[in-house]
Amino acid sequence: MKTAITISQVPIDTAGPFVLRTPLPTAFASAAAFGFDGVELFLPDADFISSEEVNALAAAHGLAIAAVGTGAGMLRHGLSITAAAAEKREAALAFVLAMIDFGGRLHAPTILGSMQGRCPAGTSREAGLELLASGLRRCAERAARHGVPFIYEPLNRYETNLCNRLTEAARLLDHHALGNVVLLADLFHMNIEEPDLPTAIRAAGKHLGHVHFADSNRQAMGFGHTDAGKSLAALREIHYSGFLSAEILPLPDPAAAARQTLLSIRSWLATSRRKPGHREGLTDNN
Ligand code: LER
Ligand code: MN
Repeated sequence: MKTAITISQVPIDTAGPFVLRTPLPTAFASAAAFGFDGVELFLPDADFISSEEVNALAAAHGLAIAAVGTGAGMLRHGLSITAAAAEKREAALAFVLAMIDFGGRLHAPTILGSMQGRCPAGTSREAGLELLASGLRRCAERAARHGVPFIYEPLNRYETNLCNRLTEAARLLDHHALGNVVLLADLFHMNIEEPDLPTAIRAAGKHLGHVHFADSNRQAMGFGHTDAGKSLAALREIHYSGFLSAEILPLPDPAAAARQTLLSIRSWLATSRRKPGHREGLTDNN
């Protein structure tokens, strides 16, 4: 497992769960100074900055690009890939596909979170899921051209009525034979929707490709009431080797949130018993 921290460059996003909001050169420098392995980028659109500039920043600071978010398409333009009108769905897909191409040039997967939208009023959930699946298929095919997976994120009931739980999302992938799509376990959403976090993580198993590492109140892990150790142990059990990305509120301030995230992971590493011969990406230096 590797660690990542979120960076937002979307000016109208003032209350979102993003830790670093300074211009990219300083945000990358901060992420590296805290000791993260990578950064997750939340950008206004795919043309905000060139992939060459981002790759140069990543190389200069020894950071990976863990993932690229697409939520700005919803936040700034109200776009969703399950909108009732076909032209709105196409506009949403164009936004996400451009972000996939941008992320691909960074060797990073792109996330579909809030841009999945909601099942349109007067439409059955089945029809909404069909729209979601057909959008996911096009995104996954585009991501495959870049040799990266596409990430789908179930959200809590206040943000979508499509998939709220990991098992529902896994069923959607299986039912539509959606290859090259992995699931994002956002522990904040899961705290609202899943009866038990470690059980849900184990059940998602092979589908899991990204984690938003947040406590129950969406603050840094350890500032809420999640039992982080049990979820981390479940992730280790399923041999999860992706990122634990801090998509959290910058509270009480960005530095404290960043440090607490790493502290929670390091304390677990220090106390958890490793199985003999177990290979773990995260070292005690992380
Ligand atoms: C995006 O990753 C997410 O978790 C949503 O709640 C949008 O904020
Ligand atoms: Mn999330």
